[in-house]
Amino acid sequence: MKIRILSMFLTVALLTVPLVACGKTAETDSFDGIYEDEEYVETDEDVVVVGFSQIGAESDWRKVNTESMKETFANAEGYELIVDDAQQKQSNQITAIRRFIQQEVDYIVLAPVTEDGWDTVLGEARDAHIPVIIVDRMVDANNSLFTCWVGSDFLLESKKVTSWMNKYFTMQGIDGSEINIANIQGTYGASSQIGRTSGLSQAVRDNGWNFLGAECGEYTQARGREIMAQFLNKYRDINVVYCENDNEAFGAIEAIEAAGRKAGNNIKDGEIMVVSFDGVSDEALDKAGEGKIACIGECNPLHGPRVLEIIENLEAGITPNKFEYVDESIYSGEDRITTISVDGQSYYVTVLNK
Ligand code: GZL
Repeated sequence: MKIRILSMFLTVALLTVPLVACGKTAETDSFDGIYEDEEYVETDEDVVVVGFSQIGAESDWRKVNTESMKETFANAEGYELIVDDAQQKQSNQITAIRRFIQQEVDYIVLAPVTEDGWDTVLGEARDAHIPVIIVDRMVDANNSLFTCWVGSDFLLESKKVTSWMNKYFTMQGIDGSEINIANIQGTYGASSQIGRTSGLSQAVRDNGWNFLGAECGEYTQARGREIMAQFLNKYRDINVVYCENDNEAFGAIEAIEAAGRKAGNNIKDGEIMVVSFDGVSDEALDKAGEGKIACIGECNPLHGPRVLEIIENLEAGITPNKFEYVDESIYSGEDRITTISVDGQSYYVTVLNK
């Protein structure tokens, strides 16, 4: 595609949030959304321009996800990527999508902050004949409003982690009635929060665990720390905390240690078990290897290559699968558990060395 000369949008574009251009920067030669000497310049006629509406930078996962997209498209011949950081706000994502439509990009990639509220703007993209690819979390919208989706099965992630927990407690001779578990949730309404919370609820019911309560941690370390401190004051018998991403878990561990307690698997001796999701940073995997995080449900952030393959197929007239789930593992430092079972399916555990 083929950015047209869009000087007519000059006023609008200059009033909107400056685009972060990946692959090229304002100092390099022309690129959509970049102005040189007040003039909006045409790009190479054969360039496929992709507008990516990213949620923000709330977690290590999100940063790796953004880097995967930037790196993939920076190295892809004939593609240009525009990345818009929505600072966690759906309204900013909607504004970004409308700006991409004005710029007549070839494709829009959306990482939706929550599931609801997308029908109108996705309808505008459809009316502009711009294919939309949804990545990571899901949208609760008519399937005709987007070309395809690629992401994780968040409920399966949760079932893997809770299956590991149940196997561990059984191995240790701990009855479900002795488990007092609290939940630090992700961003309310995000598919990852919905799936991970739902999986925990099912496990609490199936295994007879005592559910103490839940608070929204927004996937951030700061909120994880604040909430865990509240849990420690409110629930004197807490012995497991279920965090819906690693950054919340890091914060929870800080709070546990600040209270003079220990994050670990030996809950019979007063330690507090921490479980989590993502597994994208050395810090998370190190904490799992040393047992500060008992188990991590992997959440694969490397969507760049998948999105590029989808767009290359679309450019070649090949219809992609409507829904594509990424393969994910489960990490732990506990070497006595090497497999877990979910709904009759067995999964290997990636055992990390201490
Ligand atoms: C999951 C993703 C979640 C991660 C968090 O696919 O949406 O958002 O688990 C991130 O770390 O903030």
